[in-house]
Amino acid sequence: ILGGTEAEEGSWPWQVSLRLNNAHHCGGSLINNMWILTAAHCFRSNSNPRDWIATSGISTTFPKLRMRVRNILIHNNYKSATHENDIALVRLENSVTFTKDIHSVCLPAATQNIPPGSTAYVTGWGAQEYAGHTVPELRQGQVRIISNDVCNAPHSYNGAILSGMLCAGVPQGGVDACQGDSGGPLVQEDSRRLWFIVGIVSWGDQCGLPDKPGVYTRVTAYLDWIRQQTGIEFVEHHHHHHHH
Ligand code: 4AZ
Repeated sequence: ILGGTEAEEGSWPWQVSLRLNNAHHCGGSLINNMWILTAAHCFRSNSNPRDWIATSGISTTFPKLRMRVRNILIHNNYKSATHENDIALVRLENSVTFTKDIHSVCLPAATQNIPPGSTAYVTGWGAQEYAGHTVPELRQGQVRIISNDVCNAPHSYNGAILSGMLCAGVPQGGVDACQGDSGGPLVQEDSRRLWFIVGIVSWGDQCGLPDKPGVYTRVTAYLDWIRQQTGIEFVEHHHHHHHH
């Protein structure tokens, strides 16, 4: 994260570090006690579940929890050239016992409003500058949602932002996800103070440049895919009430 601040333990309880041969490689988010949502491009070099673990807790040096990986499901139509469908799911070997500091993030409804200009947070152990090193303590950056039309302007991404993508940043640059934040969450809080994952760190032209915001996988575009892969039934809480 470029231009962010250090996170406190328990602030982002769904955030995990996905570790390849025990080195931090990507971020991810717990969406329930068995599944982590992350980016497909995290597995370009290695998709063997035996070589991966996930850890929870703000410190990657002294994690609060280590999780074994049972399976890695990469979107069939992930295209590295265009970054399309940059989404993957990690199934854990054992279900996680949630605590106040380790639990899942909400998935948004397909219809969830994500207004341009609204505040979002991106978190991770990624570099604090382009071509920098990953960091041992989790960091957070506050950004704003940018419309796909604005993000597709000629001086910005010039049409490369497809409907399954979402841009977020700050107008002059300086706050952004960066290398090593990939796969991690872009979240928003609703009026009920519930946190939703609206994006997955996917790509961008370097980090924090003006008019080159972070590009995220748009989670609302992949709810059917997530449902198909996991069998999770996501029923919105406010629709959960019994009708008498
Ligand atoms: C990367 O290389 C990467 N500024 C991740 C995020 C962004 C750029 C690059 C967004 O993993």
